[in-house]
Amino acid sequence: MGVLNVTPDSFSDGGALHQHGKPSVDKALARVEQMLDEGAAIIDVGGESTRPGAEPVSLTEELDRVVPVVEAITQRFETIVSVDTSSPDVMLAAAAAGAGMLNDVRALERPGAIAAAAKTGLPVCLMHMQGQPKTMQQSPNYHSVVNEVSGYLQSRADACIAAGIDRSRLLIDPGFGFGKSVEHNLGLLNHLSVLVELDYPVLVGLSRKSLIGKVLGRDVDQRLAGSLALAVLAAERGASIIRVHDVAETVDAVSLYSAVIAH
Ligand code: 7PJ
Repeated sequence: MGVLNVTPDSFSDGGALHQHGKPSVDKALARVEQMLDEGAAIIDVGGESTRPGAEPVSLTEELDRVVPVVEAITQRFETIVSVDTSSPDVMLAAAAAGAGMLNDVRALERPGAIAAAAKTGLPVCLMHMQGQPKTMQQSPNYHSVVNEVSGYLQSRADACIAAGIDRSRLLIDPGFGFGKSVEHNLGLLNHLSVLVELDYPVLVGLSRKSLIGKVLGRDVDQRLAGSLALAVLAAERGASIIRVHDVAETVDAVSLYSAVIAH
């Protein structure tokens, strides 16, 4: 899964696809074409920055950022467009514009989100987050991080199924970096099998995240090797989808892993 940020303030590639403060559809399409050439199977379009400390975005702003880009991608390319949103209105508008998947860092907790997602009939990724982006990294706290994240994802999946979303449409994600210390993140990755055992495909996003910076002492533009190491580890521990910025390099790394385990 390749990341396409259409926010002006992403932590890892801040505003790269913007022109005069507005998302440029042409720049977005060029970036999508590149990621598809490099081997991405899914493009994840996000119009709300959820980096630590980020301010919430208005609904109109998010719709203006996301919908034209989703429409342009689905018209031009044969790929699955995932939409990184927590807003029921954005989910419905994105589905109408051709999106093939929903990705919610708030696991459909916003009022109306489960009903909207059910109405679209699309697959949906439920992610765990402790707190809200503005404050989530201030004092993450767990008694047992693996059990709490796993229990939360199970209960959100149950709520979705009760609301009419087919079990086969659900994916889960521990939400690396979302209200978690370095130790919490490392424990979740090491014990990813606990989530895999819930029997939903597991999606992980580790690309360029601060845990790499903290373990290795690297700035955000020096985290490629660390991101690749974690991508291979996540694959080895059973992740089905790996959300990344550096598609070509990740495809190489994970392809070698696949080649080795085939023998
Ligand atoms: C994730 C995400 C993640 C899912 C972001 C970033 C921050 N969606 N959206 N999982 N991270 N499902 O790209 O570093 O880890 S935004």
